[in-house]
Amino acid sequence: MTETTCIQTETRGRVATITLHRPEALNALNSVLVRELIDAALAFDADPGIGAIVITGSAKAFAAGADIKEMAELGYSDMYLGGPFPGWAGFERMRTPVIAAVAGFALGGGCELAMMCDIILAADTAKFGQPEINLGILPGFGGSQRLPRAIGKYKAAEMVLTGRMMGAEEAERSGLVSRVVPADSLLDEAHAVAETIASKSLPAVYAAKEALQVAQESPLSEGLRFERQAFAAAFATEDQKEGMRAFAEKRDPEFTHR
Ligand code: CO8
Repeated sequence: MTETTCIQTETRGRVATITLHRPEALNALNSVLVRELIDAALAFDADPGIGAIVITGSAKAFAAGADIKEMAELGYSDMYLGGPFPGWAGFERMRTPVIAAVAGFALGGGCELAMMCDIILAADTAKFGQPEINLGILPGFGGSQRLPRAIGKYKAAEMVLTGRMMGAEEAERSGLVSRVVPADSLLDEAHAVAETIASKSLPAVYAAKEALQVAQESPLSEGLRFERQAFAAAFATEDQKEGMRAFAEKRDPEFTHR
């Protein structure tokens, strides 16, 4: 793996972990960190030996947003043409499930990064927010679109328009996070979820993730059409035969990801 300065990566079996590591800036997303994060994530996504990716930060911060100091003097064209943060489209198109393991602050771009993931596990110390309004801007990594889809228009409007943060318990109640766990077991829990996903049939997992994404982006009729095709296609895989035979034979399936 290439040398990195703002992230650390690790693979254990079929699970890859990316740890954001800019402790001096609460993991603020500067151009170097974003480049390294996207490069690492896309490399893991292209590796069929990896079945799930965990993205995490430190105990104090998942990420406190885009790097304000780096952005401060940029202009319209800088931002519109991609600014310091190009490449997210590739991240959003990844097929491998991504689990955000969030402790501490997940603010602005940090909250938006978590929302780009498929599953958000929150430590009881997690704090989510879109405080961009305090800086004279608005969310720019999808927060104004994904937050209302996750927690509803009125709660999202309060957060985006006032900059108020919400704690882990409120985030779980609101549907922003999959589950809250004690801070000291966050990574173990995230790895357990990742290992469970990575033990399944890769083609089935890819298709299920894609169907869930279609559900976020399309009307029900279109989503149902997609699901019908994807479901039928699953019956062309060897893993479908193996999974169903293993059930009938009362044994664990041995998926070959074919
Ligand atoms: N950017 C740069 N540096 C940061 C950031 C940040 N987002 N957050 C924290 N830091 C730095 C601080 O400046 C400080 O550095 P130093 O020690 O050199 O002064 C260090 O991290 C520690 O921070 P604090 O001393 O402030 O720590 P506290 O515990 O007192 O406060 C907070 C923690 C509440 C999280 C506070 O740091 C804070 O409010 N941070 C900013 C949060 C924020 O506004 N985030 C949104 C940023 S804008 C954004 O994300 C837009 C994304 C859209 C991009 C679209 C591109 C296309």
